[in-house]
Amino acid sequence: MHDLSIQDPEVADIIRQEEVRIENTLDLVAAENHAPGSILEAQGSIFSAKAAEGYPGRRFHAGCRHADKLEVLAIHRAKRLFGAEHANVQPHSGVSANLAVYFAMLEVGDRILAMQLSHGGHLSHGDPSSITSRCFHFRHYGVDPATERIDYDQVRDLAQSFKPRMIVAGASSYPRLINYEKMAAIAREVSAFLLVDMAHIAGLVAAGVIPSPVAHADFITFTTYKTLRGGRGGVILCRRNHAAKISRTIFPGVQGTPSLNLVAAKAVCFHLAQAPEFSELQQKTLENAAAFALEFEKRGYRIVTGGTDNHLVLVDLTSKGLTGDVAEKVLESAGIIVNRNVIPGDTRRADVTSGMRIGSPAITSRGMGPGQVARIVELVDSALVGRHQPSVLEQVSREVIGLCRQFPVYPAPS
Ligand code: DSN
Repeated sequence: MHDLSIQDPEVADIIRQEEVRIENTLDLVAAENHAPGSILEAQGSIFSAKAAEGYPGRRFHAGCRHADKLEVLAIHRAKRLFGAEHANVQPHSGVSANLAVYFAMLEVGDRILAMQLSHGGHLSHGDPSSITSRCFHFRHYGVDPATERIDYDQVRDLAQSFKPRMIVAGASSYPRLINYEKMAAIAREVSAFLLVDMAHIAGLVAAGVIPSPVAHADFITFTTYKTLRGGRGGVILCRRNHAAKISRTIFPGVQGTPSLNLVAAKAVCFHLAQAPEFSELQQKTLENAAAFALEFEKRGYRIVTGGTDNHLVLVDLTSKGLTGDVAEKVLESAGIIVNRNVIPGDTRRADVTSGMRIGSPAITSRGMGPGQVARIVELVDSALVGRHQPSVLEQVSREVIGLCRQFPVYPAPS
């Protein structure tokens, strides 16, 4: 192996700086996590260079016997972990996985009913800025303004009037459980396929700490790097009868050669996720998210839906006279990484927002618990309240670094 620091010291140095940033900041981005070193090793492995268009035993390149073994193993592990009939482990991302499901099962122009982005959905669920909305005719359901939870009556009414061919359940900033049984019943009533995009919650589902959509959905898409803690990449699960269409749409439909290094990391991720330690981690992820909601509430922040059932908390900053963009910037300057987020009914633009999204996966992976969550919220509050006082921000930064050092992401070998 060549040494990066000799061949390209500039890039090596940027990587080193990022390692230092990761160690010395608190990552509260709900869509992120700290992947174990074994995942990073698999992602950086020799498989990153292999061309392997096609599927195991049916490749368009020679030299694939190890690639085949690897992909078969990843598929087997994915099916076993989630109890699915079929798994495609080639999607490069969650968006590729969603595109493949839409294009496999629908004709261009077909109707899809999905959750509104501003109520918690995802760009690839037909947001006007996404290519998905140029290819398919989307309509969106939202949350009940009073409860801020999905209004299943509205979903049913829209499904019956709009007659979609597919219904998408799943979100990127919805802190509550989704009733898959209800969504599946609505889909059946209008003869639509049900796609569940469980990107954010796949780790919680794999660990069995929240309900699984597998028995209810025709298709499930997810990414491996959020709660699942497995590094970049996407996966599709489906019933056996849809397998051939999904395979053809991923390759050659929307992708070329799979990223086999990511397939290797997915295989490792599925292996690690079936261990009892992983279930414990996911249980703690839930407990820490609940602690975040409680601690923010104690300090007078309004929590969207009044709490959380998963790994994320959506904090309404309005009553504090703050916007999401300001909070995000102030907190980053003190070493606390969050993302601004619209809240249901938000009147502010996506680059401003009235809320911030807080996720518990990464701090839980580095070993923190409810005691540290209480301290983090105290630090967040101090930074936001004292945002115009450099001495306050300096003090918070020092305390953040102190806390991070007690819980290293990648402890130095002893
Ligand atoms: N889906 C994006 C998010 O939730 O932040 C990232 O993948």
